[in-house]
Amino acid sequence: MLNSSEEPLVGVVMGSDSDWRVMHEASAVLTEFGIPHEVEVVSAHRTPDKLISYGREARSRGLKAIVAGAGGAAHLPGMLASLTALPVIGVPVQLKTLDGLDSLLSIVQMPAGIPVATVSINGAKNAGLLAARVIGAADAEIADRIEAYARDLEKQVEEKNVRLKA
Ligand code: RP5
Repeated sequence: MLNSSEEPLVGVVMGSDSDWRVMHEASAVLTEFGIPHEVEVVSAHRTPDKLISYGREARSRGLKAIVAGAGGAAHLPGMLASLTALPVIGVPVQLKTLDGLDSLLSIVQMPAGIPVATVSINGAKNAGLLAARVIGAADAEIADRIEAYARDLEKQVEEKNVRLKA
């Protein structure tokens, strides 16, 4: 599924459509920054052949980064990182059991040599922002938008301070 008519630069993938309740935040941030991206369910366990072809073809298809979210035995981000040279940003999705700690540990404890940049449990928004920064490293317009976003956050905090003291 493509979210834009332009060729996607970021792949937002998840182990199940049930992860979308969290992962939509990554997609929303990328849309906000005007970064074309695709959204796809790729399951390490239920669709292993698709996982392998997605990882192997991601770079040649023009993607620059992958945001991968999964819960429980969350092998998707790590397996993708083993199949592609692209940066993979992992999002531990919290399920009903174990408070998401299982997802976090499954993603963060990668063996040396195969890195996954892991964000917090349900941290899909930061994953989208991190992917935007990857794109911004080679695209000044996107980098400018990221700086403007940071300035806006700063402004919001100061406005809250003013209200607090009023
Ligand atoms: C994982 O299993 C998925 O990433 C999801 O978080 C979890 C549960 O999947 P469903 O049973 O909701 O499809 O692979």
